[in-house]
This record gives sequence, C-alpha cells and structure tokens, in this order.
Amino acid sequence: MKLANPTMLASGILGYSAESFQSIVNGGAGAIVTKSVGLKSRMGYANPTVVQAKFGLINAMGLPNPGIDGFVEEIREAKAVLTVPLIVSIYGFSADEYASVAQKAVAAGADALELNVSCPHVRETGSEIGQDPRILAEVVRKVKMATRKPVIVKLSPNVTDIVELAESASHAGADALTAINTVKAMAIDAETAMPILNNRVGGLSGQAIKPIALRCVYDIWERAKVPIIGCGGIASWRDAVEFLLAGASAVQIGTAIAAKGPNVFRSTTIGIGNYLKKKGFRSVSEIVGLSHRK
Ligand code: RRO
Repeated sequence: MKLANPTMLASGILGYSAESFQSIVNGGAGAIVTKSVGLKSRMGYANPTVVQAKFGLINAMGLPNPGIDGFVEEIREAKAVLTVPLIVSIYGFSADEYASVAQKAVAAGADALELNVSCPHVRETGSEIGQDPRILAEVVRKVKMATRKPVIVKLSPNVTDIVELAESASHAGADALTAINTVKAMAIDAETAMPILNNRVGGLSGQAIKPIALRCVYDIWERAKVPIIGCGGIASWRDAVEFLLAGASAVQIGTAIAAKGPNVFRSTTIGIGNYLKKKGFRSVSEIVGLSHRK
C-alpha cells in the first residue's frame, strides 16, 4: 500500500463518519484508520470513559461500535469521498469472528485491515488475544485466508515480550505491524477516594507513552521482516522522525489532534520533508531504522 505521506490517523480517535475522516484528510493525513468494529454492536462502558492525565489521556471506552453490518454504509460513503486509503480496524471474540468482520469490511470497500489484538481492557478480545503468540497467529492466519487486502496487526505494549508477538504475527502472514496500543493505566480521585473511570482501569495514550512506543518499535525492527507503523505520543515532526529512525515506515497520530487540530498531519509531513532535505536524504525510506547503526 502506497501512502502519499507517512502520517495516518490512529484508530479510535474519530469514530466512523465520512465527514470526520474528511476533516482529517483535509488536515493532511496520508491514510485513515477507523475505530475498531466487531461483528455485533456494543454500547461500550458508562461514563466517565476518558480522563486527562498529566501528559496524556486515559480512556476506557469499552469498544463502543455499531457492528460491521451497521458500518458498511459508512465505509461505502467514506470510500466515495476519501482520496487516501481507508483502513478499517476490526476486533472479534474468536479467529472466525475476526475473519468474518474482515470479509464484510473488505466487501464494503476497506483498502486494508488493522487487527485490534491490543485493547487493554475488554475481556476475551483485544490484548487477551494479542498476548498469546499461538492465538494471535491463528487470528492472523484466518484473516489472511479471508481476504487479499493488506493486514496490519496492532500490538499491545502490556506484554512481557512484544518482539515475540511481533514475530508471531509476521510469521502468520501479517503485512505490517502497528506499535503500540495504549498502556494499561488508571486514575484515582483523592476527594471521592474512588477510581475516576467507570471501568476503573483504562489505556494511557499521548506524550507520556512516547518513549515506551519508541522502544517497542526499535526492538521490533531488529527482528521484524515487515514494515512497522509507529504509534504512541507522536505530536510533531520531530517525534515522527524519531520513530522513523527507530524503524517505523509510517506513523499514526491520535491524542495530539485534541490539542493541535487536524493540521498536525500536514505540519508533521512538512517537518519530516524539511528534516530530510537539511540532512541530505532523498526519501523517508533512507532514514527508516537508521538509529540502529553501530
Ligand atoms: O474502546 C476502547 O476502550 C479502546 C480500544 Br478498542 C483500544 O484498542 N484501545 C484503547 O485504549 N481503548
């Protein structure tokens, strides 16, 4: 899959509507990733579902989504107007469910799939699948058998060895890996003496997790045979360049949109271009993984 620039909208940030995706493309994004969609609709958790931490956000949305059958029309509408690839993020409670959602998403027009095997706080899906190399491999294999479109696997940082899982996904046929989903976290209110999120625990995103995400990309690059998409706390061209140097071929931006607006994609792309020119490189690919040289 060719991207016009190396920035993409991270999953989960702007739901499912063609209008909100268009505003992100107008801001300069090179690809869109939807919020995760499953076989059946889900309400998600009760509020509060998001809490501001000092250097990021903690969320426990609980996978609210319309279900793939309720989303196919939105995929078709988005495909009719978008000029960049539309990547549909999917989840399931079994390998067969992932495969069946994948088939429906591709039939509706998805250009690629991102498998959410890394949601930190919904039982029997997400990271409960992505933390076991054998189950992860089975999910990837079944989705690959169900479609010819590129399959990206989004990995969880909440594991002992993310590289083992990256290898398992790529051996099973993943075309690319996204690193990372949110880091398990929580907030407690001293006044009420209670956790703030209704679900008590959630996932931390934003500035606070950038060094964790960067290390994950760096470690995966040493062993992975497939492109890596960096995700976690990227808010500027300098952050993006650091991820490229660690081994990412593209980056996803999410939490930073809240503070910087959709134009963060354009400013990041322009900044990467200026950096390449200043340092005498001709393309992004020349700096992917460059920090590994000894
Ligand atoms: O919906 C969520 O609560 C959620 C998901 Br699916 C995910 O993958 N990561 C996250 O931080 N929240």
